[in-house]
Amino acid sequence: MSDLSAFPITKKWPAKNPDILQLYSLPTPNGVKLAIALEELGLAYEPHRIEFGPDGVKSPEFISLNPNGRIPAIIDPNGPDGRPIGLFESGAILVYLAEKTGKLIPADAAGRYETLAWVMFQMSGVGPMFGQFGHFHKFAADKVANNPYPAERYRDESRRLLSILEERLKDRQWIMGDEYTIADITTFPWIRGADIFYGGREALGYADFPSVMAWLERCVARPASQKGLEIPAKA
Ligand SMILES: N[C@@H](CCC(=O)N[C@@H](CS)C(=O)NCC(=O)O)C(=O)O
Repeated sequence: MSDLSAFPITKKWPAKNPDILQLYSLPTPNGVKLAIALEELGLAYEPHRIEFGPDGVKSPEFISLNPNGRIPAIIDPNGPDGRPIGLFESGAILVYLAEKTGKLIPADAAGRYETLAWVMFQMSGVGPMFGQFGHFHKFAADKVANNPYPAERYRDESRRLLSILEERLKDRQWIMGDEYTIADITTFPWIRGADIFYGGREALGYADFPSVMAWLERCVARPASQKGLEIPAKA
């Protein structure tokens, strides 16, 4: 049986089965990516639901795994050289899972680098810009009631990013063409989430991006997405 005692997070959220991958997350746009990927890959994992706030993401036990205090994070008892590894940052974990299994990423070098470029596009662009849009459009709307500039700025930048995706997906089934990859898995929860969590469908003008909408439907319809979008469920 694997010994995960070197990871303080396992004291607060004990592993029932320490031989399988431990997922610490919440079903947010960043949080669902890994359950979706793990379901696609058919890898065994144990989900732990980590709430926002001092008893969850900001607790010392969680911070010991992710100094940035944000979900998602993992411990893989079967990491490189057969030793346990702890990881944070959803994009890095997706790359780790794809490389570990040789799946969800093209086998050829050029396709692999192109996939990484689209993963970075989400991590550095879509996630932060959509997140700020959601903040000003919904969560802090009362704080900027007299100043439309912040919501407009992030709305326009989010729409610009959507137009890049629209161009990419015009003649492709998935971001990388015929192959469903971690580029799709990292991106679609954000496009879905901006509508579901922020009520942003109209403000972002989703109707202007028909190829993105059709791709989003294809992504969400996958059985692995249907499962992963709900994990970790409420106890
Ligand atoms: N770049 C990070 C971002 C993670 C992130 O922002 N997670 C959010 C939920 S989607 C979070 O944990 N927020 C908690 C907080 O800010 O206190 C990743 O992709 O893993």
